[in-house]
Amino acid sequence: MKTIEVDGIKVRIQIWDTAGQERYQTITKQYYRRAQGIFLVYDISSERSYQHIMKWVSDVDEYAPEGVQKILIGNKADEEQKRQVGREQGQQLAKEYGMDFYETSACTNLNIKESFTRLTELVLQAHRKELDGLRTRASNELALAELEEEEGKPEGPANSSKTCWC
Ligand SMILES: Nc1nc2c(ncn2[C@@H]2O[C@H](COP(=O)(O)OP(=O)(O)OP(=O)(O)O)[C@@H](O)[C@H]2O)c(=O)[nH]1
Ligand SMILES: [Mg+2]
Repeated sequence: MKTIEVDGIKVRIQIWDTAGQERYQTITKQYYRRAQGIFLVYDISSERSYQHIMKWVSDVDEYAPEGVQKILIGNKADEEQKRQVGREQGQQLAKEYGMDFYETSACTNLNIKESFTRLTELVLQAHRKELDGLRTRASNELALAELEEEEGKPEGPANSSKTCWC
């Protein structure tokens, strides 16, 4: 658990770290179901890890909820001398999938706070849209019910003036 402040709102976030290894995949997939935001992380010093992102994206598409927010991360940005994946390659992939992109370093703390704040912000935004949608629908229904009442229409869609159902 961690608390992050976004737009003056304190948000408590729960972070799950999944294991990358194949043998843990059955457990990993269960994490997806309740996720609201996901970081897809590769290692800039490993071309292979970058190539793997597509597989992770397809897993997320399959197992995570529809509105899940995703950000692409190229980690180990401090390892410049070992770099195998260009910054533009990361940007390009992120663009293809419509994701934001950050290069980070867990060692130097580069963009760690920024990426967490951004993902939290995206989740909040998505949540707000969902709530607004529900609110609009609820108030529309309420308005309709009031209208029907005023016009003296029966409440139910079927013949609700019936007093006996037997
Ligand atoms: N130089 C550098 N090393 C890092 C960075 N982040 C992680 N590492 C190192 O990379 C190695 C692997 O890190 P993990 O955190 O175990 O990677 P992981 O993706 O969680 O691995 P799995 O849980 O096995 O999937 C460790 O030795 C870390 O110290 C970073 O930003 N820079
Ligand atoms: Mg790990």
